[in-house]
Amino acid sequence: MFENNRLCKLLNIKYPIFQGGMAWIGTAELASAVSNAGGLGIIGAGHMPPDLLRIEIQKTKKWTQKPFGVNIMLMSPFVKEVMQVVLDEKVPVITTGAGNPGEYIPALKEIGSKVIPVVASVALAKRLVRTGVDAVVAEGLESGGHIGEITTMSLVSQIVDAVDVPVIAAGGIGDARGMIAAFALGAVGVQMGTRFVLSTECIAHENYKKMVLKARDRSTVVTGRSTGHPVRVLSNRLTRKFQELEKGGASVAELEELGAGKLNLATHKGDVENGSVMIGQISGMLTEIKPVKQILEDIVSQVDATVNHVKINYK
Ligand code: TUI
Repeated sequence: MFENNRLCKLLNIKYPIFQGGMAWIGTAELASAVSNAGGLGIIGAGHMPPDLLRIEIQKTKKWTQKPFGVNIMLMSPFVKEVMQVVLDEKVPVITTGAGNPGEYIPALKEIGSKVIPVVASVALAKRLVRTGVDAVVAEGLESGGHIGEITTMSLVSQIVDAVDVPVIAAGGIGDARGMIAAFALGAVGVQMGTRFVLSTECIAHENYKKMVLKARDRSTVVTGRSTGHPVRVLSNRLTRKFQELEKGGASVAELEELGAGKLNLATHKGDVENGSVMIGQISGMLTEIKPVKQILEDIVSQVDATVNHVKINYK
């Protein structure tokens, strides 16, 4: 179905669908399942120490023969060491987030990795395309976790107009309708995180998945705007405490201290009231946990059926 798709050809994958590289839950289990099912599975390095990332990469290589990626979180204290690990391991695709990866691009290109930064602005997309990146993920503020300031609808079209590399749309996409909308905006593929949290293979604690299943359209909030690092999470006891501190004019150091270690508390220990439940706005639409293969096949078959029968209500 996607034989001529630019992204599928660039990466040698069956479906132009990336699994967002989520910290703590974008593990070898999830990444290998997505790659085996025809998408691009991505390990989320987050704040992971380099030795643990190496183990995760080696497990993924054992569990899939297909291309996979690693997402490098540029605010990680281990960013330099983690870059060295992906160079040593010759990871086929590198995505980056939460910063400008410019200085690392030549070394990654040198070993033949495809480099696909996640960007939240036209300016950064243009700057990175000049350094030779292979594609960009345009991520709107509907996404979970660390976000920018522009919606997917506004960002994707503007980045498509500004660059000549393939653009992958991210943020607020969770089904065939979202994927068709991304194509309509000029994207050649999509990246989804939230949809894959609700997969059988995702190792997130069952309390995390249950809370995501219960989410509605307005269940997420953005904390950390005052620190310069806004993060979209489900509203809970932690976010209320954070908002109180922010209102009271707390220092960046105090706010950062409250946030430290809170993602793992939710994803692994299942404390979804005092932990950070990062998730996108599309969680309100999702009602089922499904195997990764079924998630991918349901979406692509519905895209095919809808596009071929022109079920868009434009009249
Ligand atoms: O990176 C993400 N999303 C993330 S990373 C993450 S890990 C984390 N753990 C604990 C606390 C906070 C985060 C969770 N979610 N998405 C990609 C993304 N990058 N979204 C927005 C950006 C971005 C924002 C500003 C990229 C560049 C940028 O500015 C760089 C510049 O120099 O212009």
